[in-house]
Amino acid sequence: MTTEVPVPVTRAAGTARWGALAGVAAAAAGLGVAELAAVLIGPRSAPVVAVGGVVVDHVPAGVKDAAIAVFGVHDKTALIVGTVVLLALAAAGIGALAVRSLAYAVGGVALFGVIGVAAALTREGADASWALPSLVAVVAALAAGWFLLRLVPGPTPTGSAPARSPRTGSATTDSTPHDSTPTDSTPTDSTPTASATTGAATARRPRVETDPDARRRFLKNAGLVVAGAAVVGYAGRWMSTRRSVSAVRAAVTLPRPASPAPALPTGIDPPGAPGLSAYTTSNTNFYRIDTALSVPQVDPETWSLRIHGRVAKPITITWAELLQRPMVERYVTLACVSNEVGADLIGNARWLGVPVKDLLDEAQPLDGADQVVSRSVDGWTCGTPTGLLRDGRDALLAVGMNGEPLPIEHGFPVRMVVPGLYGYVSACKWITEIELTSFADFDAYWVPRGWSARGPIKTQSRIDTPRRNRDVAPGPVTVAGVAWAQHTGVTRVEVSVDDGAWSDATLAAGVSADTWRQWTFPWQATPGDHTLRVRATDATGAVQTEEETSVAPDGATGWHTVKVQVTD
Ligand SMILES: Nc1nc2c(c(=O)[nH]1)N[C@H]1C(S)=C(S)[C@@H](COP(=O)(O)O)O[C@H]1N2
Ligand SMILES: [Mo]
Repeated sequence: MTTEVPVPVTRAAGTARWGALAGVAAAAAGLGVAELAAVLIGPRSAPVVAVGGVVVDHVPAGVKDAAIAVFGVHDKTALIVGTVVLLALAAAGIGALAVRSLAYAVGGVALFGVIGVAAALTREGADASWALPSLVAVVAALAAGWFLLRLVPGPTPTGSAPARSPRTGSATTDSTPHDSTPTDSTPTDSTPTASATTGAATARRPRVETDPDARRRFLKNAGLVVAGAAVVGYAGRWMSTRRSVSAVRAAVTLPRPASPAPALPTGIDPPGAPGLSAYTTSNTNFYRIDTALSVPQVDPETWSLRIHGRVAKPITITWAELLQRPMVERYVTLACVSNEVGADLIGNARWLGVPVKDLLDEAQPLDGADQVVSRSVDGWTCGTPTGLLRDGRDALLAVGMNGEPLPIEHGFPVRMVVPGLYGYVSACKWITEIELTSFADFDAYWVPRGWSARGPIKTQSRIDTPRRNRDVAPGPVTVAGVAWAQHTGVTRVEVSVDDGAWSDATLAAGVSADTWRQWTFPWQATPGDHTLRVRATDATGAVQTEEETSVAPDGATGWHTVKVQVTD
């Protein structure tokens, strides 16, 4: 075998890593520039967010059932990071191939461009302009890729006249007979072909060495591309934040309620139970669950709500018109169907809004329209029984939360809140549409994903303090927590210690059947391991079931049990 034959092969093997680096840098350039373009079009048009959104909506039901049913904040970060890592790996692969032929680069970038454009264009509310960030990304990635691939350090065949580099020293010396791999090739790089060439060349040692200056030039430029992409990307993100509706929200003045919430009775938030949930959950502590990878930014001035479908009189209402209507203010405890026994996907807030019933009465639902489908600007839907929305409960189109305009991540400017129903069948955030239909005719977002079409909240109780596996000092301890049975009301909470008889806990003052009740239970803690258990009884006399069921398809049941160690 002559040195001439293996050189091109060795070149590909040795330069693949540089190509991979060029690929990753080019992908970074594309994503960075796309973020900037997304400032103009809207953050949901950015390729990573658009593709991530498609993934969220199409993950097979079983996968999400097994993890958490309803998308939380952590799932989102994981999804975005996962998407970026996969893209980086693909870009590295494409770059490694592109050192052989630019066609791979063009093909790879085009493929990802098509995926980005297709994802963006199929998102709810998208128009043709949503293709722009992905198209701009294609151009930037191709330009950066072409630029860097031309700088990929080429090999210098050094078999007959070794060019010794003082900087790489031993790398070019013929130190051992078996040191026959190209110097800038790691063991994983040596393909069977590469080993064959080097193995056969022991006598003549066709060494390949990259020019250190070329290497430095490449790394410097690749570094510049990545740094530039990061700067541009962050600038884009920052500008998108500046274009958020937070300033608009800050300028909103909410009307006074025609029917204010009841004043909180004394005895709410009982003293002496640190760790007990406050009766009112602050906006910052309120749990957040939704499928939105980028929080929808809805300007109230352009917002409107359309009530249509099977109604005698379709209605469209603007923000100004909504604010002119008589407002009601109520405490309502919102809960997520994915809340495990003892978990904290539940919160209680004071909501200000317009009764949904009044709007429905005006629209006049037709016979058989037993489902109200609420639709968010991002296309998410939930289905609520029409009858429940008109049965007199305080179902609200809410604009205020704890005395403030709705926080953006909690649905600004308008969301629905319905006492007694899990959020996934009632609490549509960023709502823009209400369609009267039937349960037979339409499945809302979570229904085809394995969740029940009807979602009344199940009676539950939770021990907030002492916490699981906490050390407790012997002596008097206040066991405390919350219990809920929305729209029915909790009338009794009982505690059992070490599987003993049930004893009544003390219920804190109640505000309405639509909110949780706090409870306390005095306990004389004795040294050793102990089990605390709680159960609630609702106003109909039904005792919370002991049977443990999982969150899917319609909410978890079972008694919350906490084990504690009492030690001196
Ligand atoms: N637009 C939209 N609204 C939504 C959701 C969503 O994914 N998108 N999730 C629902 C679910 S599952 C719950 S539990 C509540 C949570 O409301 P919060 O985030 O204000 O606590 O919002 C509901 N409203
Ligand atoms: Mo939820």
